[in-house]
Amino acid sequence: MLDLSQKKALVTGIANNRSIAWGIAQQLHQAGAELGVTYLPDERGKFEKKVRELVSPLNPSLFLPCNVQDDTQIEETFQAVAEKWGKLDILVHSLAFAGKEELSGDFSKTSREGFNQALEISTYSLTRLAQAAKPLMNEGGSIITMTYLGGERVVPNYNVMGVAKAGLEMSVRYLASELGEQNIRVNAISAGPIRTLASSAVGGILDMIRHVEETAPLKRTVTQTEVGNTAAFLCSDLASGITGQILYVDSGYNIMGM
Ligand code: NAD
Ligand code: 0WE
Repeated sequence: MLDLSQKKALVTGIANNRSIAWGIAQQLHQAGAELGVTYLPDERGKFEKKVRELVSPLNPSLFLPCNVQDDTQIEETFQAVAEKWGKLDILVHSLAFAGKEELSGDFSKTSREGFNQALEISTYSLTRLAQAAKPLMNEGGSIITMTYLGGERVVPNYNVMGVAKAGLEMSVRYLASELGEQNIRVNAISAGPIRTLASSAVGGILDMIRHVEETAPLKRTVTQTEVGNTAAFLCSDLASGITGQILYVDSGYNIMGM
């Protein structure tokens, strides 16, 4: 049975009730995990209040600001985890960012700043968070991240995010190789397109969703709950033999050639 009781899980990337991380947090909670939640702080604290209200039914034991571009915030986050739990079993990395101007038009026009920002936030952050989590995962652990098919095939306009996801998927393999001897498993879920804050800001997302509904074997898109259930499985002892993998939760879209 899928049982995450006794497990302590830190979840990043919840922005609102459409976030994939929100679907994951709900399913981890339902399976019995104790949650810590991080949010991206902003000057006015608007985000903090919204995310705090959203997650309150899940009774998180920790609620912490963590901008992955800030080493101090990362250190303070894991210091708080160490003090509260003395260990960590599950780390959910569900964040990405590229400047809007980089996500349309010619890929060759990608700016140096735009490239560095996208890869710092979307790619390096997984390795940086794994680095901080490693000493807390003495009893083994599970790290999961979110990727997209645009990291291995060309999806129009995904552009620099595709390069970021390719790097993220390779980071999963290098981390899995290193952390395996400590019984820490590292995997990615490659989700099909879902309407979220990040994806809704993308021009043409509705056309892409319609294309998936016509083409994918299941003739529909996937939900945050389906991604959340897969995340709960990967974080559970049921997946004890799985590491370094990219698991597709995309209604089967990736197998199609036409
Ligand atoms: P979302 O906007 O709900 O989540 C993105 C999160 O990234 C937000 O919570 C935001 O606060 C966080 N974030 C951005 N910059 C940050 C920073 N500097 N520090 C800390 N957090 C930061 O959108 P989502 O679609 O749920 O995205 C979550 C993950 O899923 C991303 O990795 C995305 O690439 C991936 N993904 C999304 C889809 C989709 O169609 N929505 C498909 C496949 C994969
Ligand atoms: O990974 C993603 C979304 C990533 C994303 C989205 C935004 C929009 C708002 C990262 N940064 C930003 N920055 C913003 O300012 N997805 C898999 C969803 C997505 O994004 C696309 C897609 C799909 C699918 C962008 C272009 C083409 C397809």
